[in-house]
Amino acid sequence: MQERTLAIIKPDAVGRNILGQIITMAEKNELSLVAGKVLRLSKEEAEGFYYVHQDKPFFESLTEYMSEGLIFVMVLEGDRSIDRWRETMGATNPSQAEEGTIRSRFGESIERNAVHGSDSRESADFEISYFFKEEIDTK
Ligand code: IDP
Ligand code: MG
Repeated sequence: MQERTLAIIKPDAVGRNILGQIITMAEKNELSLVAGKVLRLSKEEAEGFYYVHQDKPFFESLTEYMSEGLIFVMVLEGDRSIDRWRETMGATNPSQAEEGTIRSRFGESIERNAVHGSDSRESADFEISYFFKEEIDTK
């Protein structure tokens, strides 16, 4: 089933100029870019995006990291795109990520793990609307 997911290339990855390689990995997995932009989050915007983690011990550090530099936010579309983008990223902790995944190749630590992907339809809807205010029309 065709669906959309929100993906982010995080500050560590944008800073190392591997944006293109990561987008290529999405495209090779038949995930199509239907919207995207470079931006820099304020600390407050990072906190709003990651509100589900507000009680986690890593929340402060995570939101500092996510607001330290430029990110690339994109909407990917494809069959089962939510799960398939998460498979393409690999496990949260790069040391446990399967070989060939983005996090295995490019992640630096459990926190600085290069990419984000929505984890459900509900989170995808919230996260897409967090960054893309207008209806995204690809028809
Ligand atoms: P996910 O990005 O694979 O969905 P989540 O559990 O939703 O992982 O965590 C959100 C982000 O918070 C992770 O991608 C990572 O950057 C950071 N994070 C998760 N767990 C830890 C941790 O134990 N220590 C530090 N940072 C973490
Ligand atoms: Mg998550």
